Amino acid sequence: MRIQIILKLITVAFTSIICFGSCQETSEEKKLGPPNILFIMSDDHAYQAISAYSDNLIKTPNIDRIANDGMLFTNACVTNSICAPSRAVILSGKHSHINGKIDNIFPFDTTQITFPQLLQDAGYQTAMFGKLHFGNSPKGFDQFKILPGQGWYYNPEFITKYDGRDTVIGYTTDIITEMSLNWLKNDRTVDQPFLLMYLHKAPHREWLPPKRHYTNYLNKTFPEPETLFDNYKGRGSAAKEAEMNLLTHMNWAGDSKIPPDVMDELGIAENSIWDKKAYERTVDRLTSEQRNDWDEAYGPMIEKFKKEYPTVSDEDLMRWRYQRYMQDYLGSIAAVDDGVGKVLDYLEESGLEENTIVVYTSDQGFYLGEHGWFDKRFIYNESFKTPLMVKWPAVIDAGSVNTQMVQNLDFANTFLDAASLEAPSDMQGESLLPLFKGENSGFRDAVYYHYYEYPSVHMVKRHYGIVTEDYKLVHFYYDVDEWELYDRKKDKLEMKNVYHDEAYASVVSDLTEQLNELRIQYKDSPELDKAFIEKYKDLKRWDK
Ligand code: SGN
Ligand code: CA
Repeated sequence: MRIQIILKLITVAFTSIICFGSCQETSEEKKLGPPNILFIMSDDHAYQAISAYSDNLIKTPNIDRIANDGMLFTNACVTNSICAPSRAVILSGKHSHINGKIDNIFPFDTTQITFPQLLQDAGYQTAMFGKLHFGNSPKGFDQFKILPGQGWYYNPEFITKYDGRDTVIGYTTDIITEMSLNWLKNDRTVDQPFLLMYLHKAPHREWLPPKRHYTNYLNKTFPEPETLFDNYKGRGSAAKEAEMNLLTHMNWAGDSKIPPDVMDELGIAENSIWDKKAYERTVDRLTSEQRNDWDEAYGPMIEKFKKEYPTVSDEDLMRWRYQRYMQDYLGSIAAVDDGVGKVLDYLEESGLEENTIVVYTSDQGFYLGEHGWFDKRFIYNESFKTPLMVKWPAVIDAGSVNTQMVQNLDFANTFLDAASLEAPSDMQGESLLPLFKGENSGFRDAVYYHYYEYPSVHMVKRHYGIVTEDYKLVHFYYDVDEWELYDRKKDKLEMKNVYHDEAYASVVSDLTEQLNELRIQYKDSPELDKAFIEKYKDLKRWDK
């Protein structure tokens, strides 16, 4: 056990002896010592698909337990809505332009300090299982088993800390759960606090459910979002030019599971150059038993589609694609929920629950047909916001709801604070500990956002902006120079850019000033924007 933790435990014991029965000010956390941290994160899990937020689409009873027993954050958001950059922000506690991982393309610079390294140095035992997507291995972990890149849904390969590469037969979500449980039960020493990062690949594209959830969701019909048929009028060019529309950009084979030979038979063209390839790569990995289950599940859907497709309108096709998308996306979430339930059960059974901080979040939000889209990247609500709930029985009141604008930037500062460690002064987040205790005053009232990966898959233009409770001001740049302003109270669906509306002139000028201040505060600048463009200028569009 490392020195800091020993000192902490001695202090706790000493305080307990001299304060026995009298020191009212001794808080629960002090008595219990440094908390364990179980950080659960899934990939591309929209808050719209968690019943603690809305049960329109799916019931997630286990994930909801975290909110019911703890705190639900209704305005949590990310700083840059894309996978690897979000993970870099979480681990480093710094915005993308400072930690350097601005997009999914280049590896994370591992010379940077991350919060797990600091916890490990202070005596925490640390482990990570699942998707990291950094292009290199994490530092600060006693044990890790991570998926290379995006990883596979079935029969995944893992990069392991001690045993090289290892392929495990089975369904990835369940395997990651078993690895995490196994570490908790068998590999951990009981006298040290732990940090466990339990990181799902699901429900990332191509949305593959496990056998037990295939048919359950295949036979359901889901409510459509109001903006499914958005025509992108009333905004600038970015929404119009993005390539993430369900009808025109989602893969027929890879995503909707219409086999390539059926596409040929019906005369359906690929929606991307990797449409059929994605399907083939997926089914080629299946064992013959898994392949039989797949055929059995999707067979009736394919037969029905073959009959209906020749006469169907574009509007109905859009509807069909939305339903097909939801069936698989939600089926893969159901497995995440099963896994979360098992891990929460173990915490309860083992008596670890009281002083363990359990976080459930996603690396960003996701479009579930809103604006006709799938994927993320935009500062618009569904991808900018992310699910977040935190349970810590020793500190957080059960059933509490917090509406503050917290960000993925805040995790590092929060965990270090919870472990009574000082965060390095260049970390840019805020500790959420006061919020956990119900103390919200003085918390930030505006957040800063910056997305970079363009030109690239889905073609979402580079943009940065400021978001307050009432407004969202965005600047799209690089091959355009366009500004958008949304009135978040009056236009919840974000369909009307009011930047050029005279009635909002003073809002525009105030927010522009605040945005410039935030850029200075977080050390972002036009020079850095240019430097990042210059750095990657020779990159070709990835699918050309
Ligand atoms: C893949 C997906 C994209 C997705 C990126 C990034 N295409 O390229 O839809 O936006 O990953 O996702 S796929 O056909 O290969 O699935 S991220 O979560 O890693 O940022
Ligand atoms: Ca993601």
